Amino acid sequence: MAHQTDRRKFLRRLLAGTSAMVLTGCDKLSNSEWFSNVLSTGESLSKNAHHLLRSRKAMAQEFSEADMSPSFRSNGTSFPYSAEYQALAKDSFKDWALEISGLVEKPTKLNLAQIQALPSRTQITRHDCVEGWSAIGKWTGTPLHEVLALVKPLPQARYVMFYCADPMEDDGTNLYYESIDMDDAYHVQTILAYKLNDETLPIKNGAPIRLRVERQLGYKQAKYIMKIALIEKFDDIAGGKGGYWEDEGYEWYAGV
Ligand SMILES: Nc1nc2c(c(=O)[nH]1)N[C@H]1C(S)=C(S)[C@@H](COP(=O)(O)O)O[C@H]1N2
Ligand SMILES: [Mo]
Repeated sequence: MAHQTDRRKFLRRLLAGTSAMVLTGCDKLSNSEWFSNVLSTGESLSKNAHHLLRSRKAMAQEFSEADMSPSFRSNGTSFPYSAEYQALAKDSFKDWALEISGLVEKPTKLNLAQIQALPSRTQITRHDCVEGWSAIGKWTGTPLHEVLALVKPLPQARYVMFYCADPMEDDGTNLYYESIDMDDAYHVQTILAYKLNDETLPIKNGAPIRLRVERQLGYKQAKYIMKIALIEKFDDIAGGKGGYWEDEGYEWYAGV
C-alpha cells in the first residue's frame, strides 16, 4: 500500500513538473542547446528505428502488365522551353550527352546509345504525386549502379545530384534539380529510364532520360536529366535543400 502511495505521489510530481515545463519553461528550454539536442536525438533515433524495420534495400512493389494505367500523365514541365533543350529534341537527342562528374575517379560523358548499351532493367511500379494522383507505368532504363561502376565514386561522395533542362522561372533561371543519397543510388530499382510502357520515353515524361527512384514520391523522379554530379554536401547548391521542391519546403527524404 505504502509503495502504491509513493508511486502515486511520484507520478503526481512528475506530471506537475511536466506541465510546469510546458506552461512556463518551454520557450526558454527550446532555445537552450540542451533541449534542441534532445529533440534532434529523438528525431534521428526514430529515423534509425524506421530504417531497422524497413531496410533501405527493401524493394518497391512491382506490378503486372494488367495493373498498368492506360496512359501515364505528365506533371510539372511537359516540354522544357530552353533553346538548348529544343535544339536537342529536334534531333531526337542525338547530340545529347550525359556528363557524370564531381567526386568520382573517372568523370565521364555518355550519349544515349552508350547508356542504352549498358545492362537494363524493366520494372512496373506505382508513381505517387503529392498533388493527389498515382499511375502505374512500366519503366526501362540503365541501373544507376552500372553508371557509378564506370565513374567510380570517391569515398567522400554522399549524394548524387541530377540537374535538369527545364527552367522553373520565366526568365530561364532556376533549373529543376534533385538529389538522392548513396543508398538510393545503389538500390537495384534506381534507374535512368529511357522507355515508358515499351516506347521511347516521351518528352512529356522526361526524354531523353529521367530518374526512377522507386519508393520515393513523384517530385524526386527528375525528368530531362542533363548532368549528374556526385557531391559531399548540397549547402551551396541553389536553395541548399537538395532539390527544387525541397527549396520550396518539401521533405528531402520523400521515401517509405
Ligand atoms: N525536370 C523535372 N522533373 C520533374 C518535374 C518537373 O517539373 N521537372 N516534376 C516532378 C513531379 S512533381 C512529378 S509528379 C513527376 C511527374 O512525372 P510525369 O510527368 O512523368 O508524370 O516528375 C517530377 N520530376
Ligand atoms: Mo508531383
